[in-house]
Amino acid sequence: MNQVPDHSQVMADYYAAFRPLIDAEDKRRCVSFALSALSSGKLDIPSLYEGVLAPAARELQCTLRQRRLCVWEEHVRTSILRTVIECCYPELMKARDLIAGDQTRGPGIIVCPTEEYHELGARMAADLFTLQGFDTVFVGANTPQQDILDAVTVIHPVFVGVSVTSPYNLVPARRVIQQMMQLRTDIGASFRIIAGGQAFGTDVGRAKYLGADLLAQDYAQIQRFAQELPWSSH
Ligand code: B12
Repeated sequence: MNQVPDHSQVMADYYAAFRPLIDAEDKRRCVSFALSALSSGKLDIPSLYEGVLAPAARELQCTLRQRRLCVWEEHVRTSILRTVIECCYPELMKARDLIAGDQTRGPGIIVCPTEEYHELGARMAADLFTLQGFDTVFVGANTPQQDILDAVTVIHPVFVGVSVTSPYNLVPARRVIQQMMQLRTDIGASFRIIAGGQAFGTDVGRAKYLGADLLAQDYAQIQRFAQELPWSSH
């Protein structure tokens, strides 16, 4: 009898094989590893991101004594993972075409509030929304409040994702979310505000307290949100 492979075991095996490559900061092999995992069909984009790349980013732990060394290593590691993600772009768009064809669920924006420098989770989330048929604009780390509001005014999104990793940055996040809610009323828009990132964990109450309409942390939650929105032609 054929055994269906347990997908979490497949991801764990890929992660175990990826770790030595990223630990050695071997960018070239990290990229080819990810691309061949996708082309083999054993991993798709969500499982590559959530099962391999995200844990590889989170794994780097710095002790206080190592601190001076660690920050630059975090930058190197993040930059390699970012390269891997960018190299997956053609595969992302192929997968999106299978899901969405030439239709769209509308534009979306992903931002990190001012002082939030962690951006890899936000970058991955942007691709996962794209995969679900949104035309996602990744604005990125440390974005001033007024620029976020300007982006909303220009892009007319159906959602704005606000990514917060450091709990200190919940304060500027709350400020910008409150401003977005005001703007939404002022211009008669109906975009949804989605909170995500480690500062929220699974605490829906915290996201709501900030003013977000919902909390999403993974592809399954993004998929559920997407299904609420209608398709339209490009
Ligand atoms: C890389 C890194 C950095 C890099 C970031 C580089 C970059 N360009 O992104 C740099 C060096 C800048 C950095 C700086 C700091 N960091 Co740092 N950093 C990390 C590290 C090692 C990895 C973060 C990461 O990339 N994770 C991988 C991503 C893919 O996963 P994720 O963030 O969990 O996101 C997932 C979900 O949350 C979700 N998601 C995220 N956003 C969104 C948004 C939406 C809309 C949706 C739907 C989903 C979603 O999708 C992702 C995929 O599953 C973590 C360790 C860790 N445990 O995470 C520490 C960590 C986050 N950092 C930490 C700290 C303390 C700092 C500094 C304060 C250190 C210092 N003293 O300077 C500064 C703060 C800078 C700032 N003001 O923002 C702490 C935070 C602890 C805390 N609770 O406060 C951590 C946990 C390390 C630790 N164990 O102490 N850091």
